[in-house]
Amino acid sequence: MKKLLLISILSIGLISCGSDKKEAETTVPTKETSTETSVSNEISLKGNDEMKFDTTKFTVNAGQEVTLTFTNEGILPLETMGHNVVVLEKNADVAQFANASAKAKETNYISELYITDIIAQTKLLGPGESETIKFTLKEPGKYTFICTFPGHWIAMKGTITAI
Ligand SMILES: [Cu+2]
Repeated sequence: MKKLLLISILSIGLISCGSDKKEAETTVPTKETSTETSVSNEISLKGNDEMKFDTTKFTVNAGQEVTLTFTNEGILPLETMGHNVVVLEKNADVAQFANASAKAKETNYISELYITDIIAQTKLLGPGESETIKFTLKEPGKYTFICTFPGHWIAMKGTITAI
């Protein structure tokens, strides 16, 4: 009888001991917010088979050289899913330039009618190709960049803000 009592006391002890255990600490993961725009004249940009640029907003210093590296990371052929990056002047009529360029197949979809709208451009890149271009945005302001492959510019459009 005494032994039985001892066992029950022991087991109560064990139970209470078990319930004493602290719950595993719940740590809230601290997610980094990548929405904040940092100023850098080094731009890395990718285009893909979903007809998208991976980043559409950049901020650079005006009056300093910008180095832009563009990579087509898709696998579809150039003829059906080629991409380029064309940086346009602040006052350019983007739709007018894009619509004219979409028809300019013989000049790799860069319209010669509005050539003065262009600040910088990459070549039309096929899958896995990459090109680095350098240019300077002399004045502060917002500069639009697009891909001029037919039908792409509505989805493949971004802004470089020069400050
Ligand atoms: Cu494109």
